[in-house]
Amino acid sequence: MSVLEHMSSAEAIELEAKYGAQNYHPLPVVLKKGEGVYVWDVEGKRYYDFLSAYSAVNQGHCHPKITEALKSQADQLTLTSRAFYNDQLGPYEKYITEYFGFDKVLPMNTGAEAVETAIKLARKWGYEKKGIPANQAKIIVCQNNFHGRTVTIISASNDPVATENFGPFTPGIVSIRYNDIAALREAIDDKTAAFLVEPIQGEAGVYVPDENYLKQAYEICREANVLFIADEVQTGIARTGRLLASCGNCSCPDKNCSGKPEVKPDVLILGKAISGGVFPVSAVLADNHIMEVIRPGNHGSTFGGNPLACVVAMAALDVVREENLANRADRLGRIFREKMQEIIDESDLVTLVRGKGLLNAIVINDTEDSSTAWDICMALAENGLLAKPTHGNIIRFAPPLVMTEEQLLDCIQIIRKTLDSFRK
Ligand code: IF1
Repeated sequence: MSVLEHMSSAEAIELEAKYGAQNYHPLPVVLKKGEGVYVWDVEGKRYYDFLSAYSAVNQGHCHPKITEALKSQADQLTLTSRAFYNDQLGPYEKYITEYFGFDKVLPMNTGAEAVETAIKLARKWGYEKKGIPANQAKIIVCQNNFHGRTVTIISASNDPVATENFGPFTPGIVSIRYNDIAALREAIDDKTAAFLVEPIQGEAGVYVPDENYLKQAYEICREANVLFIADEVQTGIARTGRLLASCGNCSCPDKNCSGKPEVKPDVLILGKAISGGVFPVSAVLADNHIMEVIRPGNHGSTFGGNPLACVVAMAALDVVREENLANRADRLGRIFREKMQEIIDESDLVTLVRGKGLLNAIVINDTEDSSTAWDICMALAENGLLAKPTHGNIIRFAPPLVMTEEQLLDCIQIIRKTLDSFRK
């Protein structure tokens, strides 16, 4: 075995410090193996994964059905580019458009690429269908959004860490307060092509908007002939207790979106767990009257729609239905918030818990620039649970949706024990 196979955590961290761009500040945990809700570090210590690679591993680490799909396709055909057809893309496009109820899909790879695709689609629709004058289309976004890291996407960001010294920025983007219907109505004019919104603002700190915010925003967009674009890269794929967070309080018995969702976005952006974290897959879905503005040569990507991505995504989405992950997230999320509230009632360290399904966060009773949230996450890791602060004093909790109630209660015990050790 190569020397690297016996590498210690310290050696791995040292290699990254020496040879890697320092674009992250990870917890000092070096992972080697993942299975279901567990991950192991190079020293063999086991942790509960309470971040799920930012909601990309909803189906649990290395789900056998998904990895099996990857392995069998990998020996068959991995990439053709779109210069030719391949035998997996058509079946995948049929599968995913029927799964989410749209006419067409444009396959991409990362979430940011899908967001960029949605912005290009909305602009082109704005010029060719709505009649917006050339190069004057506007896209409305929300403050404190997170849609990715490309220059156009950070042009929509108000996070100085994400934007400083990356200008000049893409024009045509209007930013409004999240969860503010009047602000949306006020911002829309005849040059507005679309409203791009996260159904829950994940990175901002798991901000769940008012109950009827999405539906009202959707209706305002309808009336004003503005495309409603839902960025469900993080909130989609059963994470929030529904197949899509924009489904709202659908009446579907199985919450797997077999019924009529409360809001059907004009453009739906998916990523992360669409592949169960096994392979980079993202997708933009829309109906014909919108997607038809895209014609050969307008858009694409080398890997977009490759056979590996197709088979992995179909297996990953099968798992969501077969294992009823939306219902599990809904039920376990309620238990999680209820138990966290009991801890909050007994402690002055945590001020609140918020979230939907198994996308939750706690707010630590300290300043944004304090290290308390980080210190708590370091102590959680010591106690066998991995989580990471989002902004300053907020810790996001997002375990794989395949977690059992018993495992969840075990995790809550670890969180309680850890917070108790910080009791002031
Ligand atoms: C990082 C954050 C989460 C997303 C939404 C698009 C994308 C993301 C709603 C882009 C990606 C990831 C990116 C990753 C960490 C993680 C993240 F902290 F950055 F903001 F989840 F909240 N829309 N989110 O959440 O998708 O291009 O990454 O595939 O950049 O550190 P991507």
